[in-house]
Amino acid sequence: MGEPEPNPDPGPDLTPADFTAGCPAESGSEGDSSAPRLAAKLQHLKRALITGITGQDGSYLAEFLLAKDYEVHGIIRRASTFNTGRLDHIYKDPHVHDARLRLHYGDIADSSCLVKLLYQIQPDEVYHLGAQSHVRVSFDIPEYTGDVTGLATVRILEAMRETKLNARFYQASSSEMYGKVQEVPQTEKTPFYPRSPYGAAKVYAYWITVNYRESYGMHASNGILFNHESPRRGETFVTRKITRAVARIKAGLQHKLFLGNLDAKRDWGYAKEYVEAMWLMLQQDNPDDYVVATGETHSVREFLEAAFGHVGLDYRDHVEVDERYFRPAEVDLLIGDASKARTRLGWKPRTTFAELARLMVDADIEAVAAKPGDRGDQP
Ligand code: NAP
Ligand code: G4F
Repeated sequence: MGEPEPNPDPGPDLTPADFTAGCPAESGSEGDSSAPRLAAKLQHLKRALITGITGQDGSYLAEFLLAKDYEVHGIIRRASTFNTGRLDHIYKDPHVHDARLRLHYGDIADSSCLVKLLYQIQPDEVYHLGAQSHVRVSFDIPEYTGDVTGLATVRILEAMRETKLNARFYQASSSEMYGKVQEVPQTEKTPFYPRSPYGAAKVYAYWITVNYRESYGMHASNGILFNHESPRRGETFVTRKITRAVARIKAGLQHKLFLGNLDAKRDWGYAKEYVEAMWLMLQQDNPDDYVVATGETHSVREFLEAAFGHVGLDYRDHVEVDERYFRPAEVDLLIGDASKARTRLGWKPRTTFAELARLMVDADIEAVAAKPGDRGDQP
């Protein structure tokens, strides 16, 4: 059974001065002076750089690598509000002598800052997770998605070449690339047929990763991850939208939940387990591409049954379909065959579909109980 979301002491408040300046370098800032000091002090540790560290996977991967004694660096976007909520529990003030998590301002749309950060940090492993990752949103902002989800990969690979960095590289590829599936189940050999600007951008990122591996001998691997969820999943992805609504309906804070296509089927796993597969790929002697999946598929409707059923509710009393959430082109069915990851990496999923739905509902119930006055709109 998967464990519930941790709720530890959030530690010291994060302030902008805590983050090093990636782009542009701010002379005299904490960043300029602390990075070399850190390098000297912690040079015996393996060093990882994560783009997208503030996201669902980035936060789990940072935890995982810290537990393996890595020094972990993450790129975060400048924003007018803090976007580090998923990291607060593992963040320590950089003045603390053993702080091994370092955050740097930067943007994967800006190659000059990527070059500066890679040069400054000199990581052994680069995990590229940053992306505009919402499929429905990619239809509204296709060009931006192409830039941030597709081209950012070549920006990082080029920055690695330019800085002559001999680091290993992980590309967060996606089952969304299979789109209108050409084979069931999908393997590393199944042809891609993307059905969204997001999927098309990920196909570019996948192939440019393969191309840099073959052209320049880089240790660059693609993890083709099928949908993976958790209590840290963004609130507008379907599983989290459902579990959050279940908690709010149970607490009497809302009555209805509006969704799109309930018949779409996905291979849903637990995100916390999937980040280990990313790490395992970079520990192999040779780079390669791997499917990471559970091998089971379930419809959105089945997730509704599991999530509402967990608290004794019938989803049919609460769910309505709103065509606003339909996509111009849908991916009807995804189911992955992760045999290669199992045999070569020794990776396999542990949390079942029903356990995943339950642990997400339980975490959202806890979150609602912790904030009883919050009557904010559903996403
Ligand atoms: P997520 O929660 O949406 O996180 C995306 C991350 O990218 C966030 O940290 C976000 O920062 C960052 N980001 C977006 N634009 C950026 C920019 N211009 N510069 C710097 N950072 C930027 O996604 P996730 O679920 O953790 O997924 C991680 C990666 O795996 C993504 O590439 C996704 O496409 C891919 N993937 C996900 C799944 C899945 O089921 N979760 C499956 C296959 C592949 P903010 O916090 O500031 O927004
Ligand atoms: O939760 P979703 O938005 O995830 P989707 O589109 O499968 O994409 C996720 O998984 C990909 C891996 O295959 C990642 F690469 C990607 O970054 C992202 O993490 O939607 C899942 C299904 C879709 O078929 C969608 O049409 O749920 C259906 N759905 C039905 N009602 C809905 C809704 N999706 C959302 N987001 N919101 C709804 O109201």
